Amino acid sequence: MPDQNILSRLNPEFAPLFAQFAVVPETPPTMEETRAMYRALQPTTPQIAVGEIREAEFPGPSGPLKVRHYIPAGKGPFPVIVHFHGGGFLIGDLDTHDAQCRLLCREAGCIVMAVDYRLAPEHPYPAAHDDCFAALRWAGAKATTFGGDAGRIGVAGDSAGGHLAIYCALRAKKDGGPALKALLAIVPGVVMGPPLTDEIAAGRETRDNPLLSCEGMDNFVAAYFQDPSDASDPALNFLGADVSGLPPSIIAPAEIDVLHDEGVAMARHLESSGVPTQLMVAEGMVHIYFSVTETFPSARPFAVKAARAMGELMRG
Ligand code: D8F
Repeated sequence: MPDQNILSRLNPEFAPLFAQFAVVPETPPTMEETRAMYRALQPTTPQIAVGEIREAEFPGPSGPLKVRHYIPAGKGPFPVIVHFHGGGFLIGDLDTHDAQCRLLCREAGCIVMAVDYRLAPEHPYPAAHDDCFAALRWAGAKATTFGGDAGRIGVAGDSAGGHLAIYCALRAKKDGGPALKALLAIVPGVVMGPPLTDEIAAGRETRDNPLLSCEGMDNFVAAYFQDPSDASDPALNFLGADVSGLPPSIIAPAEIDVLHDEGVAMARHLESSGVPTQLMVAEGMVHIYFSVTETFPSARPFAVKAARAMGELMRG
């Protein structure tokens, strides 16, 4: 049961969206329809200006993949934030996160390299994980070719992308770099289960809501982690991992989100392992707050604050 005291803290700007998502359609949407719906949350014309946007390709583990470079106005070279979009490993693309990447580029003053990694169910685990790490490696090796500073690489992402960002930071530490200046994990999925611990399951229940329900979470995760042994891959046990030596980190959970508690737990784990950590809980906000700042102005200050803090870490 969702906890009414938590739901009562919802910023009123999101109440109509909650009401809209609470209506369950008679026939479930197709994957293409779900992907289109996610795109439809974005404004038709971009609102946030950046210096320049360039499309490029890099050699992914199973063929070329698209990236988009968001480059600040002014004179580089700029630090490079490699960015992984959210959407539960199934939906989301470079367009659903255009506003998020523009905001991050502008407020952090960094190049944002958004990665068009492969999606499930067409491409199950570990496709997205491997694509994202390959993208990070490529960014480290090629930064100067797109105006970046190869000595200042960071990772960021929201939701499943926040999960991928944490994963890449851990893998970069273990597996030969690149060295990272900073990590920004927005509403990250930290615990992939099954199984979930009782504590995580109960905590998710209290924040169950129409935008991202516990059941929705489980369905997305099951569609990506298709082999039952996937979920017990030790590489995914972030809360049990040795995270010492990870770069300074910003964890930005939303208050009204089933992933709130695991975000907070991740921040505590980083902190107790000696990683300089900033926990920034977005009060009254929902799972998608960082990608809808143009249509829901109440989300802007939270996103701007986290993006500026990320810029500070990247330049520090
Ligand atoms: C729906 C987004 C927005 C659904 C209207 C979605 C997930 C988020 C699923 C994770 C995160 C899984 N995860 O659901 O994005 O495992 O981090």
